Amino acid sequence: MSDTTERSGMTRRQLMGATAAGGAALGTAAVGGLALTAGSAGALVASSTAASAASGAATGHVAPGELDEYYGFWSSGQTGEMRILGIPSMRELMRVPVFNRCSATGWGQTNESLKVMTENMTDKTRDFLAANGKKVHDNGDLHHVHMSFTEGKYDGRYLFMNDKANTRVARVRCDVMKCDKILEIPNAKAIHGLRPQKWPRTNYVFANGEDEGPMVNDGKILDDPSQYVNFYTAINADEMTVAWQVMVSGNLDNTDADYDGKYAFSTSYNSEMGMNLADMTKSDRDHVVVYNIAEIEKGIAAGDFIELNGVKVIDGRKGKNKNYTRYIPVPNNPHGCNMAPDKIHLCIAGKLSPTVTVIDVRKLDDVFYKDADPRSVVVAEPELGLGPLHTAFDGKGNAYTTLFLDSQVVFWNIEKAKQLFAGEKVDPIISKTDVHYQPGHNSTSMGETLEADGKYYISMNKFSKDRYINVGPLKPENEQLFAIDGNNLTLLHDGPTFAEPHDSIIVHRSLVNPVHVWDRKDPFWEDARKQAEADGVDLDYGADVIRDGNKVRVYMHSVAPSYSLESFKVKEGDEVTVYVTNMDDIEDLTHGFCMGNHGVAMEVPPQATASVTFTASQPGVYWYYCQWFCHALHMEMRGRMFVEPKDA
Ligand code: CUK
Ligand code: CUA
Ligand code: CA
Repeated sequence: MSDTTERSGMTRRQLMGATAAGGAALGTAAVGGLALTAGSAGALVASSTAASAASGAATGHVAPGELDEYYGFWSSGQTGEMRILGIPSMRELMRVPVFNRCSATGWGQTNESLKVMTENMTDKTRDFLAANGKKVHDNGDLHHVHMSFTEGKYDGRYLFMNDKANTRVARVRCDVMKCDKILEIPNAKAIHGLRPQKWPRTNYVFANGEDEGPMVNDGKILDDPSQYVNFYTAINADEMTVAWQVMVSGNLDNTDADYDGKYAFSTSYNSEMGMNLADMTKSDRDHVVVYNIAEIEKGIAAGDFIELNGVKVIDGRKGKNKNYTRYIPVPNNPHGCNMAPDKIHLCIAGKLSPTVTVIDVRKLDDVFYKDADPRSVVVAEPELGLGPLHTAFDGKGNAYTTLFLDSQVVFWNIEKAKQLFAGEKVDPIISKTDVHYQPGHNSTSMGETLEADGKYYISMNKFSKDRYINVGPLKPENEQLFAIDGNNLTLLHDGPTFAEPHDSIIVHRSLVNPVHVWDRKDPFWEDARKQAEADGVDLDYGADVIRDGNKVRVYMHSVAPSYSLESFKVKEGDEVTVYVTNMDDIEDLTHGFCMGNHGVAMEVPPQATASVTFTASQPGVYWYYCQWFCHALHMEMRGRMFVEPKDA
């Protein structure tokens, strides 16, 4: 084990921990000897936070070398990747490329990642990309990351995320923190809201298509919005295939699911089916679409669907009077759609309206089966402030709603909001806290699960304005961490982020257990394994060059600080595939492979195989090298590719 110092038998971590604990003794003395949690065992507890520490709130201080209590899984918006942060330190730990391309890891370039990016692509997109000289899209717009659930709790298996830009849904395996599936969603346009089913487990991932379009988008219908529709998609989460879709009236923005496995919900800000801003905001009211999952499954089983591009599509448009969907009127242009961990209350943020509409999901049966007025499910609609976008929960009956226009978070009580709605004279607002500036999403620790613990609150702010030294016209965005502290939020951290702190979830670290090295049998490089077998090559310890017409397959392995091939020879015009297997099995010993002046580079983590294909079109000598620092002789970890001229 690389982490063990032989002399003491203690790990490096234990040694450092002992040092930190020594320092922490001073800190704890300052707050009256109170036993602090690991997350707050800082050597220095500032006097301003001492009071909150004494009242049991987290201080957010994580000393160097100490580990965080939570994982934060972050979407990155238009960057298209997923990020992993430690909470409460807010240290950025990792970037996981998903819809973007990555120079460091070779995502979008290795054969393994290209397979993930292309295998579930529609033919239409494949043709489009070919016409533009590309294999994959270069961009993505990743708004929402959510973990798989079992019985309303995070189960640590997968993370799911959307790509609004190119209508895709991706899955990241939590054991290796790599994307293993990307599914392009047919029919729908611009997958925006995304949520996994919470109960009984994540059998489905629900995804909203935001943009309106003709049912069959082949150019026959263009500027005729009366024929446009939108699609709600249920994805089989285990297979990453489309299970079914529902055609709806109005567009779809955000989505969530209940804790009973009965209903899922979408907000729609364009029930008007307007094609410009004025028309999208014309009505007094839009709606929340409620999907009745069991009825939809029954309808599919009974054959009440049309098949569109290989997908079973149920007609859930307004006025179809079947039990697939119902439309609940809410104030115009709603946005956030958040199910409270009390299993009862769904909170719909008003955006244009200063209200949050609270829906009691237990009342939905009456709407579906007794034809009750859809508005009868609304049990509160408190006025909270300007521009409410998203709501988070603490598991104690309270809600936290971002106010985009007010640059605040409003902390309010759901029960009191219901009392106010029933005519009692109560104020549901507990406090308002300024954030910097213009918050979009927020999240609370474990807040979207039955284990919401009400410890931390994150505000993901769209603007940083004057908060940091000027870096030019493009400013960073800003994210802030607060401790939930009695009736207040105490700011613990304030830090800039590159595009963009879109959404996040905060997951207790006990629920996430990634491995340190890959398993040689991992399916991720299944194709390489099969090819090596066909070529009679040992993929683990290869040092072979196989010629197959004008295709050349080069197999090498790496053990720090060298490759098993010091050089290899190909001919001008050959299509070359290089397979590199990292046979080091020490944690954190990643090698790379970069072919100079060929635009080729990839990460080869311990016990993994990675491969890349290119055409050697230019005769000459080219050096390949390891681009992940691995050893004192890392610079020397290199070799030559000889490209012989064609007619030599
Ligand atoms: S949506 Cu951006 S602030 Cu894409 Cu989650 Cu609400
Ligand atoms: Cu191997 Cu650097
Ligand atoms: Ca509207």
